[in-house]
Amino acid sequence: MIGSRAVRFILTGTIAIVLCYQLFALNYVGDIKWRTEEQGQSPQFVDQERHTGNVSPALMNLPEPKAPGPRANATFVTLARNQDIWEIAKAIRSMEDRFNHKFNYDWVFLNDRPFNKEFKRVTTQLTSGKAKYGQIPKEHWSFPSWIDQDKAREAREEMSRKQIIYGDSISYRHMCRFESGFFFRHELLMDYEYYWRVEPSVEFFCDINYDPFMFMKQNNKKYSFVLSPYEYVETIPTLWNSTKKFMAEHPEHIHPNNSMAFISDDGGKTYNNCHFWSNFEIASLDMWRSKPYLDFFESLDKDGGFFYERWGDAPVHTIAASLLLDKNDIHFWDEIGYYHAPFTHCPTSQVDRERLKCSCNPNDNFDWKGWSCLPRHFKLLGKKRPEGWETQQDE
Ligand SMILES: Nc1nc2c(ncn2[C@@H]2O[C@H](COP(=O)(O)OP(=O)(O)O)[C@@H](O)[C@H]2O)c(=O)[nH]1
Ligand SMILES: *[C@@H]1O[C@H](CO)[C@@H](O)[C@H](O)[C@H]1NC(C)=O
Ligand SMILES: *[C@@H]1O[C@H](CO)[C@@H](O)[C@H](O)[C@H]1NC(C)=O
Ligand SMILES: *[C@@H]1O[C@H](CO)[C@@H](O)[C@H](O)[C@H]1NC(C)=O
Ligand SMILES: [Mg+2]
Repeated sequence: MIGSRAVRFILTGTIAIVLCYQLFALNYVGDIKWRTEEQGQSPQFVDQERHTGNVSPALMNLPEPKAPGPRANATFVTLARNQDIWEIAKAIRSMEDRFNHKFNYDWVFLNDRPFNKEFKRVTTQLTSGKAKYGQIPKEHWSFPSWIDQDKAREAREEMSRKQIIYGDSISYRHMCRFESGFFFRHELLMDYEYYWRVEPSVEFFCDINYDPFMFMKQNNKKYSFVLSPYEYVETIPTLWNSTKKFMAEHPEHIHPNNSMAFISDDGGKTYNNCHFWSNFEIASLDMWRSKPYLDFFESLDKDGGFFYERWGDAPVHTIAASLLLDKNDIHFWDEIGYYHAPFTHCPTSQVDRERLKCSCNPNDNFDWKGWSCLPRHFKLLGKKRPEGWETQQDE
């Protein structure tokens, strides 16, 4: 008995010492990273100081920019919750390894709630450019006054019964409406011309040795994508009807060289549900800030489908890019290997795969499989399919 009490005493003591040590160590790390904050400045200010010399780059582990030459006026942008921390950490790491450690573009993080210290610490450590953290204003993440709450609730209950993905979620609807109509008006994005959207859990499979933002600028591209599947029609039953109403009211906004053939197989009578998958986007912010798009968003928002149905930002962005832009302003990136569950874009050209050190399986490439809309885009622009595309059709 006495022996076992002595053992317990020693064990308890050891555990206590280890705990104290860990608490001290954690606190110490936190102190270094956030000491400026403790002196009464906002975390965002700390991040902005990183490149102005007030915090030692060695201390912050900042790499030096490796790629020479000019930079575009551009940033990465991520909408996330605090609990997304490890999924976004993985995505950032992948992007930094494949591209941004050489270019050091900024990274803007947005959230409907305040980001916590751990989220900021982990993401600041991983990004090679300035990291900025913004909270979304209430007006950009709530029900507009004209929404009938009973009708919206019934719609959610109905979609939940039908087991439509995110059908019962209010926050997902706010997210889709925010990404459709508001992210580009956030004050932190006012500083930029182009953005690259990155979501938690995505992966990049190939080196990106040149600057896609500069490519957009130099080639006058406004919108770009890598994956284009079909949308679940149950989430957008009346979106096309609302679009047709907008087209009738604003014929002046419809571009004469548009991509109607990408989104409709019958000259505009019906929507074929094709959409650019907006979890990946490199695009112009001015395009969303333009009068044609703001008129389009306002018209859709008044119709209420973000809440009476579950309109996604992907079909909304796609319909807008297809109708309001010249079709030549839309770019498809074959070179950027990308995964967002459950789809992969993987280059199949052997020359590209070697040059870019791609780590994805070309047989996983979604582009020419039955559920992909990419063939329509190629047909519309008269483009030739990349070498090796046949190997990954449906068996
Ligand atoms: N701040 C915040 N971000 C959200 C919320 N819901 C979704 N997101 C973000 O919005 C994006 C899309 O959400 P996700 O769950 O990936 O949806 P999916 O890709 O359509 O399955 C991701 O960047 C999420 O982190 C939310 O309620 N609050
Ligand atoms: C970047 O673009 C924004 C938005 O158009 C503009 O206000 C800002 O002055 C630009 N910055 C630079 C360095 O050109
Ligand atoms: C489509 O809109 C018109 C009016 O613009 C309306 O009369 C019609 O009922 C709508 N159809 C559907 C399926 O919502
Ligand atoms: C439409 O595109 C063609 C080339 O595809 C171009 O020659 C023409 O000027 C464009 N028209 C408009 C109005 O932009
Ligand atoms: Mg996602």
